[in-house]
Amino acid sequence: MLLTHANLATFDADGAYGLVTDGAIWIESECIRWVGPMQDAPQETGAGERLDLGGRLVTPGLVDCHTHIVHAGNRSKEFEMRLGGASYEEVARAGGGINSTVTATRDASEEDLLCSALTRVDALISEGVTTLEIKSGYGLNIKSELKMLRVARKIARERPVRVKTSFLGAHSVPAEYSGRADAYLDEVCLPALAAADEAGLVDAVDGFCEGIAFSREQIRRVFEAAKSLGLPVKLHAEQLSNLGGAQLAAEFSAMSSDHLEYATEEDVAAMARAGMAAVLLPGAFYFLRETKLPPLEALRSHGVAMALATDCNPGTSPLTSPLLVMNMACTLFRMTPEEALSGVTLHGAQALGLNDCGKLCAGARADLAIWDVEHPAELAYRIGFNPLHKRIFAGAM
Ligand code: DI6
Ligand code: FE
Repeated sequence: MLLTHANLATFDADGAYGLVTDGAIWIESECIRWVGPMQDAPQETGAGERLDLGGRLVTPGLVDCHTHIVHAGNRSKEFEMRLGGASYEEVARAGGGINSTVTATRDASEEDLLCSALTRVDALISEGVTTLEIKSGYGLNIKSELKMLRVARKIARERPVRVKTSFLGAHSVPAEYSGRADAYLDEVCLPALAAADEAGLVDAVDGFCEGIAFSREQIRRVFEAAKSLGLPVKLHAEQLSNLGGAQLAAEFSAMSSDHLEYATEEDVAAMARAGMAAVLLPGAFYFLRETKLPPLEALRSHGVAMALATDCNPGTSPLTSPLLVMNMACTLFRMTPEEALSGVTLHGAQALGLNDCGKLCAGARADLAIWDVEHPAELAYRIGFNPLHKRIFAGAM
């Protein structure tokens, strides 16, 4: 297939950004064979389909590298409580929060969980997402953690989208282990991780290092277990307070630290040395009405890749729009539209340890988004408007 007369927002093999006006892309089976200006297009592109894009913009397919998209129920009641003045932590300590979604998720059948997740996945796909990460963490017992991860794997069979799973057994201490976080790790979380890994359901291991969740030393135990299974790690770190999670993650050469509102320059320096990505989640920042900004200047000056994601979850970011994430990253975090685009493509892929997507260059997977706009800045600029024209997943429209 040859795509012609398109504007191309490319990231090349080295991750350098470029804008090609009147460009072409040659796709062969599942891969991009050639990308460049129309006049240089190779002659031997064969008798395949030709598609004139009439000046539309092509970007890499979007990567949503941090979601809790598999869950049951919703938390609109809690939203009302918070609007009445309760903080996220107060709601959690009063038995709401993550644990209320745990009850709903444990009670849901596998079919119902899949069905509700697919409506949200379809919203992502309709905005050009071709790769997404899905975490467990609302089961918090062996059976339900495995159920969530099976549903995540099924999504990749039900829809043309690539799914990377993260085991998040260390998301919250469930009610039956209240005050006994270490016993929960020993009796549930670590055995669940081993069982899920044995079943081929785990691509990475995540945790929530926070006052309302797990301490740095408890997360260390989870990371040691991940290491012994040969699984990469990542961490929800410094979202509500600074507990040193980002530096712990760096010690374990994590793929990313996520949230980071309370991270310091020292944390960022440790992340840079470890070659980690920062995953920024403006939806959660907005929804919690947080005012402390993540350390943008330090991330830039230390050259840490800044990925962006929806954090789609029922408690702090009931968001299924990567385009709105891009807009929020610009308006709330003062990121540039170009940084926003690389956040949901190249850097999102990097945060998942993927090297074959999130860019437009020869050899990359043919995961593309074609937009009814001329310039990439338009993607971050509009609010609540979806200009996706077509999506190509692994070379197929
Ligand atoms: N941080 C978050 O923002 C989500 N999980 C996490 O560790 C919130 C999950 C929830 O409130 O249900
Ligand atoms: Fe999260």
